[in-house]
Amino acid sequence: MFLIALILSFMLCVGLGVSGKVGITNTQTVRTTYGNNSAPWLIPGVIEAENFDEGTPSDPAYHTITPGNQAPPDQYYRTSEVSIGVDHILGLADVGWIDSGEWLEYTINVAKTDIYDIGVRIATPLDGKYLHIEFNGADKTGRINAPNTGCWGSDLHGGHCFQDVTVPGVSLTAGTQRMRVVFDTGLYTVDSFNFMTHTDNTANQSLGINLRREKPTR
Ligand SMILES: [Ca+2]
Repeated sequence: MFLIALILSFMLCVGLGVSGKVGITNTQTVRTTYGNNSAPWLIPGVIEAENFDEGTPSDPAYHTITPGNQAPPDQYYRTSEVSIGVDHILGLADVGWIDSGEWLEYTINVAKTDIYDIGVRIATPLDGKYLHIEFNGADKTGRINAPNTGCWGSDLHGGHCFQDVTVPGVSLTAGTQRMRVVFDTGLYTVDSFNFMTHTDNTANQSLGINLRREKPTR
């Protein structure tokens, strides 16, 4: 009995010790992007949610409340404390199992000062969930409401219920900066962020082309 209590208390201590810590993906000393040859993600362009930066102990690139990757082991994408789902059939990776208050950061390079529209590919079977996006610490989007799409995104059997929410008219300044996606409520799955200048998006819409990419890509 004492042994069980000891084990339980140890587990509790470990859990409390990890819970709420700001994530450190590895022991590297220089923060970089993940993929893209360590270069900032170019805007306009697409940033996959799962490709948040590789942080350092003093400059973390994510904040996770629930430690460990909660996705099944066969859905491995990268080493981090962020829960990333992988749909091998669709060739899709996404960030899921999201808790309120968590955030992810990406280093971006805005090609020119302009007004941008952002397509956020997101899924949730719940109502009333939302997030916002900060650029160099400033909230530039306000509340982005997630639609109830009827499921958590992909179901590993080819099912797919992501929808693209367009955030119009986001003013961004040229240059390299930090983008922080703040999960105000959690309880949704995020696949990607698609940036287009408002001018280009408007022109495309007149041709019947919208920010939605027809096929989910990794
Ligand atoms: Ca993705």
